[in-house]
Amino acid sequence: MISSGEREFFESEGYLLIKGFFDREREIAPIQRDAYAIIGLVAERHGVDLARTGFDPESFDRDYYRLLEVDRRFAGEVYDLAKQIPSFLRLISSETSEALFRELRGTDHAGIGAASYGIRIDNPNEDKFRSHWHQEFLFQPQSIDGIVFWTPLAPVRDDMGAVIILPKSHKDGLCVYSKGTTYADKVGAYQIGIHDEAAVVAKYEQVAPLTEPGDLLIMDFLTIHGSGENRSARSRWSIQSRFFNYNDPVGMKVGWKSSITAGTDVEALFPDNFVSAPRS
Ligand SMILES: O=C(O)CCC(=O)C(=O)O
Ligand SMILES: [Fe+2]
Repeated sequence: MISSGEREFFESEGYLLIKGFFDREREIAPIQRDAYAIIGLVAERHGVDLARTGFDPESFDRDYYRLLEVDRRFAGEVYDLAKQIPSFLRLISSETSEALFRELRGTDHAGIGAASYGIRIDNPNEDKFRSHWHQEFLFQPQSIDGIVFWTPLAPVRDDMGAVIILPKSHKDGLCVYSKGTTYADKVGAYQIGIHDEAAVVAKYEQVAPLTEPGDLLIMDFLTIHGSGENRSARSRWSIQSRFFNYNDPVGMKVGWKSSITAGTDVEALFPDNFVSAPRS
């Protein structure tokens, strides 16, 4: 599926960009087509007039910006509905993706955790929902050898806030985290951050690969990464999914828990990886 060089790169760097992994016509365009339709239907529901000119994969999101302008909540409806597109669910559980995971992890039992997948729409200059530095395993405690699958629905240009990755950070294991310190003003899971974040991040180089629809970016569950800043005029549309390994002993020990967003108490699960916030 991938060359031995690519596999070695993934193992040493903790991430890998695979150009043209998905078929744009067969696997990506049906998702874009449904997203285009949903934008139209949400507009209709709210009586927003759109000058619809028909679906074009290059600009499937064209009319979304009108919704964003009229009412941010209408854009939020599109966000919630996009995750329910059948061709999206087919893509994240495609045989080729599962086979890639199985090959990389040497397992014949791959899983997709509850609430571990979605479609992000990172709107221009909207920083509230950006993910700050994190490792996937803390938030998705399914198996420590899990892999994030990240693929864009629209091209990611250099002003669109591509995901920033810290190569080789996976080699240093699960970080220590704290809650309610650096990110005390955030909501829920976003309050958790790497303890002494600036010092940890400064130890590594940073890369932010640009991607096209069809490209697949994979990241080790221990690789530190975060969202870039979208300063362009177009939203950054991207698909996230994650595979875990049922055979992983760490996953077995913690009980292959679902995502923090599905209610897993990660502080209770990883007491050794949390320092408590200083009392104020
Ligand atoms: O797309 C982003 O900005 C962050 C993605 C991420 O953290 C992930 O896919 O695990
Ligand atoms: Fe992540």
